[in-house]
Amino acid sequence: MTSSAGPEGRIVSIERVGPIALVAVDNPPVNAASQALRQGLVEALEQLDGAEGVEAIALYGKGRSFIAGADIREFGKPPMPPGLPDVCNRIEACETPVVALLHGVALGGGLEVALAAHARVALPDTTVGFPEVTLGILPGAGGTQRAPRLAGIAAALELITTGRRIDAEEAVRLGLIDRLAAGAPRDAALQAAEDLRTGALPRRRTGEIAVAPDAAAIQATTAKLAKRQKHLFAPFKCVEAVAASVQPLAEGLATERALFQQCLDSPQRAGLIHAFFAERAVAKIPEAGATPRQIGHVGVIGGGTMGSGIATAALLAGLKVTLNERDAEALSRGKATIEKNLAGAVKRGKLSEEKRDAILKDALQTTLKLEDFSKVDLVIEAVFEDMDVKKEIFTRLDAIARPGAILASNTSYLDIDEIASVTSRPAEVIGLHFFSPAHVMRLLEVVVAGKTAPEVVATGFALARKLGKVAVRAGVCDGFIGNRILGHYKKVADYLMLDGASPQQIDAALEEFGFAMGPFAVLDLAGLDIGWATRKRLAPTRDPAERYVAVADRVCENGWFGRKTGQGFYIHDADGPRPNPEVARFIEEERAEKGITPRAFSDDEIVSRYMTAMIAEATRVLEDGIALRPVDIDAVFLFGYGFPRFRGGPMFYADTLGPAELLRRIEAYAKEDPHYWRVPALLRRLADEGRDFASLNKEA
Ligand code: 3H9
Repeated sequence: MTSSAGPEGRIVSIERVGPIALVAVDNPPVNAASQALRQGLVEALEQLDGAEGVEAIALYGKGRSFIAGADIREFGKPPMPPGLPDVCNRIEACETPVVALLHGVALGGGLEVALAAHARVALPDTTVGFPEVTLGILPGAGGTQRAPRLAGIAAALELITTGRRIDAEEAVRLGLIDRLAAGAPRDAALQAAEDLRTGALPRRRTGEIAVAPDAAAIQATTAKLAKRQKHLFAPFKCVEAVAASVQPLAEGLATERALFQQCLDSPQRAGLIHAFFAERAVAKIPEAGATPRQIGHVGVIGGGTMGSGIATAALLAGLKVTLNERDAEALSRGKATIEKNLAGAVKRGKLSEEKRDAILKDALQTTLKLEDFSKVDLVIEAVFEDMDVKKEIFTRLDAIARPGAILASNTSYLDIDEIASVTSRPAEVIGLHFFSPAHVMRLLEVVVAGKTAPEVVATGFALARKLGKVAVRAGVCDGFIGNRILGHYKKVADYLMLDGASPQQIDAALEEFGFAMGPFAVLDLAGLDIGWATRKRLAPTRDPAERYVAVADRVCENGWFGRKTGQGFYIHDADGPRPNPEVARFIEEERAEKGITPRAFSDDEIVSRYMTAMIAEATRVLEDGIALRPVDIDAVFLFGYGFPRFRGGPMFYADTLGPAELLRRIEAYAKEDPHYWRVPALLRRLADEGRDFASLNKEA
């Protein structure tokens, strides 16, 4: 065996077996196509192509996968040759036939390497796809040119503009893979090369295949994107690149290269790649070294929307669930919600009917008795937000649950230390704050109380991973990370409304910024009654120096709770949502009462005030140690609050403005309302030191 080593060691190695040369890539953990891997591949091909006695070459991956794509860490840095397009072109140009044997994942650049080979064979466990668009780029190593040559323009467009990952069988159906094989990757690679050599596996250069034009598919995709993803840059560039595949390969590749560079230079690329790494960075917590406890059976208390959603998430992840409610009626409502959720998963193709039936038969139990929780590994309490009720439940649970069982609360703002204090096991009490609908939303705030044990925290993170969720570590305070920040910045929307902007202008400005819905549209969707109840409860403790806007209260006093009652800030009827004229009247009356002369706000000013308020409170959350790092706040908003992913999260966005600019804005706004607009000490320090929030990620 000889090796063609990159600077990091034997990332690419060659094994000769008779007339076959096996080229293995080995770059743990995911075989990303780093500079060393690219160079190793080119050197291996230089050595083997046309070499005496070499009649076929097979490329395969060691470890879990073939190649997970380009090394994402390299984007935004100076290019390091050879580029992946050079590698792919070199593979395709080989005189000696080359086959790619795929297993695990072959994503992005990994799939492009395979498409440049003269044939492709995959093990059945293989997943392929072009996730580039989710990173704000496009397949830039020939994928936009070679995929249409193998699968046609329509299929290539769908895969490349959505980033959808497909299994090996579908890839064979589409023509991206020639056939499936069995066995260990090395052995299957050897067999594939042998078949290529003897002609049992046909050989062809993908670049030589002509592409049939498909103007209808291009038009339909563009129209769909314009409707659903108008804020995004890369999907449109993907379409342009695929459209160029009707040209000869060299021309199409040149177009692809130019469009790829445009994407690389776009701020959206930076935001989306930050989001990719944010999802992974949040797992790096002080407790990461602790051994998580095994969780096989979860008890859920409360069968409302939240409890049923949590139960659904656990069932979908293969866990056993026992659901508890106070009375038979509530229990059967909870069970019905779970059944509805599972039916939705079947409809979306996420669950087979057989699996659903098995879950309902074997994995889900319901009970009216908390005593039935004596054997569960973890209990998640999801009853309504009342400290006394929660304390009573935790006192009882503490007596019932087996030693070592973890007791969690799904509270969205109550003090976990106080809840833990009624138990004999505060080290085993934790907050697991899910977001509604809990079987869909990816965020899980893992709220660590003063005495929570490291392995209990680690268990929360392991559970999140099992549930396919993104766990973020939060400290104890009212609202933890997300709801505390939300509680602060949503006031700004009210102030803007009273001072002159209409709810629909505010919604439209923030939707234009990238939020899926503006704050008033969200209120109508979620139900105005929820916030109203909280405001009434907190009224006695409200700070009299703080501005209070009563418009939403007046809307609620009329019994208008948003979509579910047909009107709220908007009227919801068969003609679609439109502004509620009564709301305009309430606003005018409150202005008159408070002596406010309305003024015009530009959309930019609306966004500026809203985002500055969000960032200011987020900075205080950091100061207070509630979030470990700025990136944790980004993940909370990206995965739990519909923050536009292409903007990377509030703290990443904050750095695009810079601490000095944010400081200037807060000081300017504070001239009108010094009570609300206060400069966080940390922001001033960053501005003084010329640093950004990202530097705090590195420090932590
Ligand atoms: C591309 O290919 C562009 C080309 O078209 C054109 C070029 C010209 N690079 O997710 P995990 C790290 S764009 C660098 O926890 P899993 C990851 O950060 C690329 N690093 O594991 C983590 O590091 P850490 C297209 C990468 O088993 C560690 O590996 N490809 C890359 O749950 C483990 O990752 C993609 O977009 C990478 N490409 O999932 C694929 N990938 O431990 C993106 C992963 O320090 N990757 N890392 O936190 C994935 O989808 C998943 O990581 C994968 C494994 C399914 C591979």
